[in-house]
Amino acid sequence: MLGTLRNVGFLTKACFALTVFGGLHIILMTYYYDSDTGANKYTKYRQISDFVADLNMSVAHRKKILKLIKYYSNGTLDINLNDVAYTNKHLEPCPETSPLLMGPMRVEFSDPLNLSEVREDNPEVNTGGRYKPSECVALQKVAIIIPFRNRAEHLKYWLYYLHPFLQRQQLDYGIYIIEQNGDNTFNRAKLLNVGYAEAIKEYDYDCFVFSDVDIVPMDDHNTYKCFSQPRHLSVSMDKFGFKLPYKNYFGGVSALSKAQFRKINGFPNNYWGWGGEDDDIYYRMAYRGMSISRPSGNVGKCRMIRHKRDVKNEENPHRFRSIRLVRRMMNKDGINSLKYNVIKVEKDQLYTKIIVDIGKPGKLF
Ligand code: UDH
Ligand code: MN
Repeated sequence: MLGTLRNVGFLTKACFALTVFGGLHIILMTYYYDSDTGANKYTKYRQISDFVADLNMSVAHRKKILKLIKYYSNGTLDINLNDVAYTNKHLEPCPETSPLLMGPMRVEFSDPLNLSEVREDNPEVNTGGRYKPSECVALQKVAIIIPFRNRAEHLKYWLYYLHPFLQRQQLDYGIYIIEQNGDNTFNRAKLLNVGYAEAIKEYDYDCFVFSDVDIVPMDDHNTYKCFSQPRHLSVSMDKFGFKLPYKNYFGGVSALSKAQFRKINGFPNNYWGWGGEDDDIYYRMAYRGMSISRPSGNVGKCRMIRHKRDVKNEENPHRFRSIRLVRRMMNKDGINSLKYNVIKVEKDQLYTKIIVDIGKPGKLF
């Protein structure tokens, strides 16, 4: 542990070691003393997090110390290494613009990918696809929500490019893959609602990025965070000749804060099949007095993996009628009327996958 302190004098090192091990000693003593007096587990837990919060050292080192404490408490102290190791009184808020950004990047979808390599390439990403910077306190807590079914190849590329990208943006983030169970017609917007509802159960997210699984941004200055107005992020896609297809386009990748999402009652649940739900969302925002915020066309460049139309995601023929009814429907249909059943939750290092039954058109359950 002291190996990293090469440039510090011997005396400082000795003092440092003494503080750490002295502290450890006190905690362990308190623990064994408390176990006799019956002090509750929570008090002990607080003592430990306060101690760790005072240590001005890296997260990796904090984790080592916590492991030791856990070991010597014979496993009776249920310390969440990740949560406690990240508690740091000395951390400043991250800067408005991350110093780690690299600018334009090359994005290709030719080489086959192996997920175990992606896991190894991102050692700081924790179970469930969770990350937060260890060098500063992230400005936003962002849940990234991806509607999904039968696109494993696309997901690999997305994870390969996006994990390093999001870490460079110094975000406190989690990745949620919301997979529609069964083979009824696909419903993108309803899956996004499920993602919102499930993510807020897990952590105090304040921003939600909704992304298609096949879209990869080409410049990390395009920050996957929320702004004072709903943000459209995929503004210049290769498939549209690096232009917006139309002025009010809100499809692909977008970001809404918790307040913005709640203000529009979330997204519609009744768009089955391809198309229209993104325009519905646009009208919900417009009717609530909001406008779209966007990065410049240059920063907002992104690529979509070429693909055919999926089976069971045919064009939704009712979409034009539904879009005309947004003003009337948006209060009735949305996050306040959302019904679904979670079938299974899968925690990978790189993502949380939630497999969900969302019913079928006309008949929910
Ligand atoms: N999605 C799935 N599985 C599906 C359908 C959709 O995961 O079976 C998700 C996925 O995240 C996808 C998103 O929903 O990125 C949007 O669906 P899409 O990619 O099919 O939408 P896009 O606008 O479709 O790209 C264009 C239709 C095919 C064009 C024909 C080729 N010229
Ligand atoms: Mn697509």
